[in-house]
Amino acid sequence: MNRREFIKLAIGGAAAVMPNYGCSVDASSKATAERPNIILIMADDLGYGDISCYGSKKIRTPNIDALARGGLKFTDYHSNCPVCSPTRAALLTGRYQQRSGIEGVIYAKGPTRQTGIALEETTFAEVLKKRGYVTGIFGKWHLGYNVEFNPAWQGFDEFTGYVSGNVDFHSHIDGAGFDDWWKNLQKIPEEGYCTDLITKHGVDFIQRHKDKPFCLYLPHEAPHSPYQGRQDPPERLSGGRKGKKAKGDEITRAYKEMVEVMDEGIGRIVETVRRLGLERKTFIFFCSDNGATKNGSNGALAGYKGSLWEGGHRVPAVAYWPGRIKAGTTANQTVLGMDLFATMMSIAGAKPQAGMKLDGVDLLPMLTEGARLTERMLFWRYKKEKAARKGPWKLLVQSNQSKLYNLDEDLSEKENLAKVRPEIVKALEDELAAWEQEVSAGVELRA
Ligand SMILES: [Ca+2]
Repeated sequence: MNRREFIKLAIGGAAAVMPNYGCSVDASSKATAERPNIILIMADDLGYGDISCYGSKKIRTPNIDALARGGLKFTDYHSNCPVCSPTRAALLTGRYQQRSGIEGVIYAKGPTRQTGIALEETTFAEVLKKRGYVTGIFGKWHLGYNVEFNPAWQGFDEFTGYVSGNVDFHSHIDGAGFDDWWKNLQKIPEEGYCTDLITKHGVDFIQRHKDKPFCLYLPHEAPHSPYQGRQDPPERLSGGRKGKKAKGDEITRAYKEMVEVMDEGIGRIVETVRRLGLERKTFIFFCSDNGATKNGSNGALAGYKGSLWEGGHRVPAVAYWPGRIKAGTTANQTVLGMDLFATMMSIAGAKPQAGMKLDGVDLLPMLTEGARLTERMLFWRYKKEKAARKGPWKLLVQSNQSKLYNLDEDLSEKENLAKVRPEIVKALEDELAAWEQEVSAGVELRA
């Protein structure tokens, strides 16, 4: 049975099995012990100033802080985009999202609801699965709503969670009023607070697969709207009815709780790894998918989610791996979410497939030995904004106006140096134009 036949059957309600779609799995091979486990945890809309190890005085995150203390904290980690879907496309494929045509949010309402990331794209889950890993995603997908875009077709053995940009934390109804809680290829409702369910399934996955190499991807919903704590009422009710919506101080209170409950869950994940004796053979990475909205904090950074000011995409990130990553390390090199793909391949000892061209680079030598990355240009593009980065220099193009900042001296992007250093502006503009040409040539825009 091929994928299309399967989908026909599944849509017709006749099938409830997981597909076996031809990746050769080698989980039983003797090399199992040499393949470290990988746990990738991503928050949603968590800003640079939203957790205590990044300076928050309001929100307490002892478990993420412990990972940073016992591992490595990035000061210059960036999501590929200041919004959800494109960041995830880049993270999953290891390439600029412009190459897969996911340049915008795949919305619950409107025409993009019918779109999704192309199945021809190769995800880290597919590569790791071929390498004999068991792969699981619990939480937010946001790379296509229809069942034909389900994570099952992109290398994930197990999926529980939601496919939209956000669900009600209690009723699991999406922004367009649809029930959105899945188990693999089927919508199967489950009682519980979204963040706690993500943690529960993550813990369960680790326990069930403790003897195999596993890759656990935990894309959390917190602290994305709707702003709801564990005891708050649902905002979205069945039949399109509306419940009570948080306002003002209630948002502030709920936001704090949402981050802290996620942190508590991360503590349970780490505790499970430790209890099972897997700590030294498990790489744990935590990051956010874009900067905070005005309801959160981006610390000293300018701008918010949705913009290419630093606050839109410079976010917290922590790597933890006892015995491999030195405790208490701070990394100030500039890295992007798309680098995780090559890094995970390196950790797993997976070889690139023929013809595979990644934009991201392997961070492992930097994480474990403090190696310097080769100097490179980095780019962002979202809606009408563009940015290019080389070393401390950042070109920011807004409404066709070029601004230039030296981020080493001016993290808050207050002093536009475009008139002072026109030669740097010109060089970065040229690089940006060449990149745009190269990255979008012949690409079908999907979102
Ligand atoms: Ca987001």
